[in-house]
Amino acid sequence: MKGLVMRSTGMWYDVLLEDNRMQSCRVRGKLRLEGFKETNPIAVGDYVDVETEGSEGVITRIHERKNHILRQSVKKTQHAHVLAANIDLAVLVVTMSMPRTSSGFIDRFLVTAESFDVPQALIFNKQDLLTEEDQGLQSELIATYETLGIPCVKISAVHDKLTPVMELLSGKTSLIAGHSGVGKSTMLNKLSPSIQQSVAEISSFSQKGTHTTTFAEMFGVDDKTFVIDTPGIKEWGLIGMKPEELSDNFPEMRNLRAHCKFGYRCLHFNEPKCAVKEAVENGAVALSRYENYLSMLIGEDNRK
Ligand SMILES: Nc1nc2c(ncn2[C@@H]2O[C@H](COP(=O)(O)OP(=O)(O)OP(=O)(O)O)[C@@H](O)[C@H]2O)c(=O)[nH]1
Ligand SMILES: [Mg+2]
Ligand SMILES: [Zn+2]
Repeated sequence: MKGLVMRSTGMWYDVLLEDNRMQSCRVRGKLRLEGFKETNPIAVGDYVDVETEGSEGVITRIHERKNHILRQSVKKTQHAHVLAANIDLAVLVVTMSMPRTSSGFIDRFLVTAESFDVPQALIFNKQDLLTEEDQGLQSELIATYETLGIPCVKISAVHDKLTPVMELLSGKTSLIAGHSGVGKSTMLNKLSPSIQQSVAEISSFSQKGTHTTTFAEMFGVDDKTFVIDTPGIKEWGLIGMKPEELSDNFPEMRNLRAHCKFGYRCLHFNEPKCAVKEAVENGAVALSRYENYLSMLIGEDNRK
């Protein structure tokens, strides 16, 4: 029977079967998925075939994926693991303070999702905590991203009704990511009574960086709406992106390249007659986006 992987804890997988039963499964033998070196590269969001043997389920096949998002496993290693598969929307929950989400982190998230062809959205949480200064910074960020066609929603997960979030997520399978403490689980708990994730106790962010959510888990909000809660992420390393391909994942830069003097060899760094640099000067490309592009290119703060 076909099923959807909702949760993985290493050895065991919780699979939602077609008949709506939740089945705990393991994998027998070695399963391979085209394009993957690892055996059993099963991730949350994968469609699998399951055979049941008594109370136990066995995964016998992984279906081909529509897409996936990879993430670097451990700092400074080239190992990557699949964060989730078959995603319609990659959502980053952003907070201006407690904790602060930098624009560099936002752009690395967006660039990664773009490189895997997954549409993106931003949710700005903890509106109740905004200072006037943060409010100004937030407005600039929202203006930049809305110009790029990225939906931006402002909420206070603790205080607001989350209708705009529901409108954003309805009918899709969404990956919900962000630093630890931004309120991912708080927000998801409010979307559906079937979601009861633990959240950090005090209504503030602990600088110690303890993670409340420890592995990715998918939940159904309704028949057609699924959300994946993920553990807080400190850093987004860019995986396997060649310097000359990086600007292809900045939609506003992608088409300018043809107008650079060095065309497809231009890194938009110190080359003469560069259309991207001209666009930054005349304001068509936001300075923050170009600066974040350069730091990704140089790699200096890849891991911030
Ligand atoms: N003031 C305020 N606090 C919030 C808001 N949303 C969430 N919080 C608080 O922020 C803390 C962290 O929330 P969580 O939902 O656990 O955060 P998380 O993103 O799931 O964190 P990890 O699971 O560690 O990745 C909790 O104490 C929440 O009560 C908000 O809109 N305003
Ligand atoms: Mg959480
Ligand atoms: Zn250029």
